[in-house]
Amino acid sequence: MAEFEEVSRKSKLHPKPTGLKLQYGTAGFRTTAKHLDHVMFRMGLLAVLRSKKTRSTIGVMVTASHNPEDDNGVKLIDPMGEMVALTWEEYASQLANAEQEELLHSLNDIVKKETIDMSQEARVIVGRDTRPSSESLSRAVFDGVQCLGSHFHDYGLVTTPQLHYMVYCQNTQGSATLEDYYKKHSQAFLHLTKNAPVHANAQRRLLVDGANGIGALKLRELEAFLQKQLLVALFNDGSTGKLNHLCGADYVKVQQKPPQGIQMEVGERCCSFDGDADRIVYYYTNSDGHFHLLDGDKIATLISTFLKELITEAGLDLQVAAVQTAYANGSSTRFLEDTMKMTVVCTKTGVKHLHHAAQKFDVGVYFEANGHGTVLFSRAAEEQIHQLAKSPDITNEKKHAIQLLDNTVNLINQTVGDALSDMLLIEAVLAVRGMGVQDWDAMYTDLPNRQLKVKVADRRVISTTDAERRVVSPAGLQEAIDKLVAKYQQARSFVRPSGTEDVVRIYAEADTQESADALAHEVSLAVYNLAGGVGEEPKPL
Ligand code: G16
Repeated sequence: MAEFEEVSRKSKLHPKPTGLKLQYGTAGFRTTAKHLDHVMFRMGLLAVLRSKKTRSTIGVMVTASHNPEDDNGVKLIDPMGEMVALTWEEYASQLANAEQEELLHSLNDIVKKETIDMSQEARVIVGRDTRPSSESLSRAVFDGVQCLGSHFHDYGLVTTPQLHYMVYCQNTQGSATLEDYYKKHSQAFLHLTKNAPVHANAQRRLLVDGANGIGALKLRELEAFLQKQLLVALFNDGSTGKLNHLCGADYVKVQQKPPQGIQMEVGERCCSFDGDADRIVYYYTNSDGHFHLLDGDKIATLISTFLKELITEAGLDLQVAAVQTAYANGSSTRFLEDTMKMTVVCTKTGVKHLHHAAQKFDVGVYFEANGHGTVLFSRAAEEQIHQLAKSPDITNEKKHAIQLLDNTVNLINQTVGDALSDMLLIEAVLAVRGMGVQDWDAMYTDLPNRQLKVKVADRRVISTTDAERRVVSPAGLQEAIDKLVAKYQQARSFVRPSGTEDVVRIYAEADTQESADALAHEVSLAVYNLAGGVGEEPKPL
């Protein structure tokens, strides 16, 4: 094929370091930026094949999200704005790992297996975060797309969820602009909050930590559409600090402390985005200086409660379910199941898994504890809500509830977790319910918990089962964890290899912070000793 000759020629400009093996992980490829040029070129090729196969626009996002600034990464976005299908993740790894001389063979193999009609038109859209390496890496993606004779549109600097949304709109409405995105979400927010009570607790000012990333730039753009109905004080806007360094959602969640660079007063409502603005966590400090984190679990609880109440008030019969991962705080799961009487499903880490599980319900609220999540409404549920919202024959009380629900649906980016849209939704719920951040926090009390990382020679030696809650290999590790957990009250712990960083993650929770810290440390030692730890032995906290 003539296109393949061009691939052969151009691929020499994007050579693969011999022997380098990378895996399409939790959220695409992630590693040091200097090892990614060939991967980007090849993901440009793969996006074209996926586009030809699905006869739809496909997205390619250049980002490493929460990882340090020197890393980078890439993920593919499927036609409805969701993460690329699992089989295609395997093709992505196959193509990225093919040695230079095997590349055409590998490409041909995918074309054959998927019976792709190469004469079909393709369309790829590309976005990138603010990392210094992202611009040149996205040029490598363009090269890949072009040498298969296809077109691309470069959205330039966008958040990951914005690109997901653009893919969805391109494939459903035929066009998409950032302005459409801002208009849709801000209008829904303004409708939702227009009659909100002015409540003493519900201060309008929100302090935002932009992680020195793309979220900060895009929040500034969004603000222009909010008619001053949300007053934002933006910190870590990227003008001086380094991306994700001592700031951002991942730092705040894992360290359980405020980011550097934010000036927060007692009781002030604050939130942090991550490096590509697909995660958000909230927090405040109380009068004795104690830091309170409202993570993805608390966000899921706030949103689920709001939706359940509105659904009941509107007289609709829709099942609201929550989807979590093993990282969900035990208290949140108990609250959702016992107090809210909701179905709770646990999946493996990675929003692709949560998203699929949430699709099985009328309303699926999915959030990872790290603040990555959204709400999915089934097509039938959405239709019922829109129809009822238009109906003239309902009581005023029902009308009020259904209009709130209708605007809530419009405010949510259903393609993927979106810090900007989640932030507007949380702000709207607090305003409508007249709640302050402390009222929200008081819904349930988190069990003290700790997350740690351990470096091992090869993290693939750890395999897990039961939605990553139990270890299968190496032998003896799960037994060791079970014995350690049994020493503490209300304790739980699990370990899993990260799919975005070269580490093993450890999670522990228990009745006190001292116990959670001690358990996390002891489990890290077990991992270090039984799974080939490298470097210094983990020290107590
Ligand atoms: C990505 C995924 C998340 C996942 C996180 C950590 O987040 O999208 O679903 O929770 O990585 O994954 P792991 O523990 O496997 O490293 P982000 O915000 O970095 O794209």
